[in-house]
Amino acid sequence: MTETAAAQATQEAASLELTDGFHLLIDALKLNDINTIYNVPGIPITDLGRYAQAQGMRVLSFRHEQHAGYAAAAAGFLTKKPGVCMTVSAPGFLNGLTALAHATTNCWPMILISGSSEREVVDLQRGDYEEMDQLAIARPHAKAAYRILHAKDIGLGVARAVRAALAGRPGGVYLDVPGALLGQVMDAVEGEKSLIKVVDPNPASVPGADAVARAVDVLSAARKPLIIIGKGAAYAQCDDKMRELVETLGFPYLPMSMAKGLLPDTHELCASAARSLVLKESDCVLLIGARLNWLLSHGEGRGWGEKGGKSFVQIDIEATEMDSNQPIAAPLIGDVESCATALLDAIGGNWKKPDESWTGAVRAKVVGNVEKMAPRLQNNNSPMDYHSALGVVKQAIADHPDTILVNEGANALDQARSIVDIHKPRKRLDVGTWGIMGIGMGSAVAAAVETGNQVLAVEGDSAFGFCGMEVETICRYKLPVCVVIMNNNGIYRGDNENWSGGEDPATTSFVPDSRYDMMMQAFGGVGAHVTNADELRQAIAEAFASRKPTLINAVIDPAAGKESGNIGNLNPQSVVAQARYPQAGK
Ligand code: ADP
Ligand code: TZD
Ligand code: MG
Repeated sequence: MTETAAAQATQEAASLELTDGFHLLIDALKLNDINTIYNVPGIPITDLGRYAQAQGMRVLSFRHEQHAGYAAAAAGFLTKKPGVCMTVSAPGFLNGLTALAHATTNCWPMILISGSSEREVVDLQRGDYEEMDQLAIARPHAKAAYRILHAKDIGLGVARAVRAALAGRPGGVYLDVPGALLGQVMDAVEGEKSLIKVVDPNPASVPGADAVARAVDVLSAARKPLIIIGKGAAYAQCDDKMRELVETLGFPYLPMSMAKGLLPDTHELCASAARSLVLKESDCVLLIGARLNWLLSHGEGRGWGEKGGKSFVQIDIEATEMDSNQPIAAPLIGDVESCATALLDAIGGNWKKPDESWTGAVRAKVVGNVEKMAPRLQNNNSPMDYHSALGVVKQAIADHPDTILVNEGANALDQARSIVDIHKPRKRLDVGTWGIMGIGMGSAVAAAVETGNQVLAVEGDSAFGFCGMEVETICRYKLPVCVVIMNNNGIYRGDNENWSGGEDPATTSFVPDSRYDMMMQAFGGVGAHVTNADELRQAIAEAFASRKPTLINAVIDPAAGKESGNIGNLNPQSVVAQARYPQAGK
């Protein structure tokens, strides 16, 4: 053996007895069944990503941290395990922070691991490379935030993060990893002993018998009951139990956007197409994993009927959610599965379903409205309107119900949500509680990676602009993602004018007739440009058959959309502005 070879052998033997921060972090994640990381590399985490990949983890690199973060958030919702996003210090961290806040707002488990600069330098504000007190900044946007300073604490830090993300109401957790930590070396055996596999991170939370009895009393007194199912119920992954509960009670139900498909939207109790009727007329509402926030007009006004005319029963894991907007007559605090099981056990075999006069009236309204809508979904006009394009999407999803529909925009979102039926649980990802634009491509990547299913992303042209560069990521990983851009040349509409009469385009307009399909072609994917429903149908069929990354530029009439889609009422109004700009709202 030469001298150099001998020295190398000694070094290798020593490295087997030692471990470091990099490896402990990877081992701690893997020990807790976390095998995928969504990241953007750079100092100090470049090698962490490489080593994780070398150790068999799936490490997907994005072009911008926000989309890596949205991917992690969506992964958390789809899998009921924390999705992990990894970013570099300061600017990378801040880019990922929106996604962490989004995960927390949506009650999805996610962990943002961010590299950070040298503590001693940062804390004295000596001007380090990418200096920032990230822990302090992350804390208000996260369910919990931790920093690990010593290699021997990595197991503890990861365990804290996993449990905080999952336990009770799920949320986003921040884990600060200073660069120096990754290079710290310690004894390998001691290191392994320091790791923690979290036991029962998501424990069942069973409601008390008195609370269950109270809920049964309120529900059985109802004459016109309604169930509202939210994404908390979809997240809970107790799909058979949910179906059993709804069918046993025999109440009409409204699925919130991401709870669509938990029971198929074509189910005879689904009241989506009779939304106005059931919100107004119902006398009792059972909320299951759905908050009475702005998305439900806080449970009053806007179509909710007479104030005080309803009693509410609410199932939620978070006790403080109760009475946040309306008095809750019967709170059921617990996880959806335990609460549904307890309710079913309590009512046993003797449940009287609501009178046919109620369910029949709801059903008749649904059938009538679906029939009324049908012809609008079948026109082959050029350019398309939202109905003709989404009629095609509706059929494509009906024919391929395992497809995950990602959806964002204003009209592109609101119209798709009401037109496109979802048939299976957790097959719809959208803008969530904040109505955030730009979740599309990150969600599409996560959906494809976590499930292997075909993804169809229906995107407003503005919404797509927030995340469009990630089509390169989709092409790089050869993901089965088909993006349809509803291209109406702008935000809400493409026909707005500049009210000064000047040269600049209106604030809501984009370059007319843009060819987004060429962006996908630039990275080796398939691009298609379609102007009517027949062409769109053909292009989607080809994308599904080939499973190749595809972007379809669907030309939509610039005048087809409404200002702010269905939530124009949220725009502030002023009599002064109305007097100055008579064209406003025209
Ligand atoms: P949506 O937007 O679909 O109406 P929200 O995000 O407003 O849904 O509400 C989801 C609710 O579900 C949150 O209040 C959250 O605490 C709750 N939740 C999340 N997971 C569970 C679970 N496993 N069991 C019960 N409630 C849950
Ligand atoms: N920025 C972020 C992050 N989220 C937002 N929701 C907005 C800005 C404001 N916004 C909306 O609420 S919808 C929308 C914006 C910019 C775009 C709507 O245009 P679109 O869809 O092209 O995506 P339609 O089909 O033209 O309505
Ligand atoms: Mg648009």
